[in-house]
Amino acid sequence: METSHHGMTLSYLYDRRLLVKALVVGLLIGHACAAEPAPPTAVAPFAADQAKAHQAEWAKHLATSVEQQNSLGMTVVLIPPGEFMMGSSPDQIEFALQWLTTIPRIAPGEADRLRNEEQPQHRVVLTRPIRIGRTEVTVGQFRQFVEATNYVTETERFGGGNSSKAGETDPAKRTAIWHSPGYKVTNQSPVTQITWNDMIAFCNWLSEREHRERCYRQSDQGVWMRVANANGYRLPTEAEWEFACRAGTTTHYSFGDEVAALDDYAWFNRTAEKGKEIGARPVAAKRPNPFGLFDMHGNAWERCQDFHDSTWYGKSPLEDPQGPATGSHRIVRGAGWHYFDLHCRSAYRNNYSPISRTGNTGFRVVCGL
Ligand SMILES: [Ca+2]
Repeated sequence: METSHHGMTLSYLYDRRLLVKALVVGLLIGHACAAEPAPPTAVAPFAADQAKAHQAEWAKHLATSVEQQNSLGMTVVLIPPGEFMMGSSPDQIEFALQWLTTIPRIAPGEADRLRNEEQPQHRVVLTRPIRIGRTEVTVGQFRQFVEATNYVTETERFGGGNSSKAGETDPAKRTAIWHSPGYKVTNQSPVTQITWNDMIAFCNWLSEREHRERCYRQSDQGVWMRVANANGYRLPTEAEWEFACRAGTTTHYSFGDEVAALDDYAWFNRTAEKGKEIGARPVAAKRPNPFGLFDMHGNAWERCQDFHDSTWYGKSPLEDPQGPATGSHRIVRGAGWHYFDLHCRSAYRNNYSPISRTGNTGFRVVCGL
């Protein structure tokens, strides 16, 4: 924009003060109209202080703050656009296979899972800034949803938790629901014992509450479909989750490769099954990752948007991958409180049926800026 004194009357120009004022205003307008170049995207690897610098630069560029509180009192954290290598390198897979031999209870097919799921390691570009929950969604936050809507979870309608049946008949499972998952919880515990659809219902409710666009609509067959580019609440894509978890690191965990240090960052079987107390713990009690996110490793598994396909990494697109178009199971990440250190790795993938619900599976939301 050009602002000059050409259009002004001469009488104005006789007044020096007005002339100075006009020039200052012109400079200010010119400054505001010049497109501020976007900060660099966060291309991994980057160090912890650089992760924070990327967040701060993008917050400044977008005239917002890195952390914001939403209407539920949930803190959502800005994650900058970026690039990273998703999955594990061949050396990391070899290391994990050796590691697996030290674990006493090895699930059948676990070695194949490590070999197949995390390879090939591939570059991913995330083109947009997002916000992601600083913690897993809590019992207290889910309680606000239930109280506002009288929502009855699928778990309750299906006959109870710790199950993947739509018609669970075991009476012992009937009481395993979101506020009594089978261990002691507080409002700060991650909500568990809910299905994928229950999480989607929560996300759509929260979007409406905050006058954001809903991220999911139901198809004619009653299946929840993602609405592209809606700025409301949703589950993270698997790629968004891993980028947010790694926060610039290329190591097993977001703090490095030292397995013993996981005790400081995660509730998993070594830290969460001590003594008589079992179960997920109140969120944000351990150390955060470089982006300021808590419990990305451990506590509750975190459901993602994507369907599961063990060959997906060989065909995933470079930019903003959304996962396979169809599938029977959906991805979960980060491992739950009774899993092993191996499962808490940033690259580890697991998948559950959308209707399964357990006391160690929860979620974390993403929303637009
Ligand atoms: Ca978690």
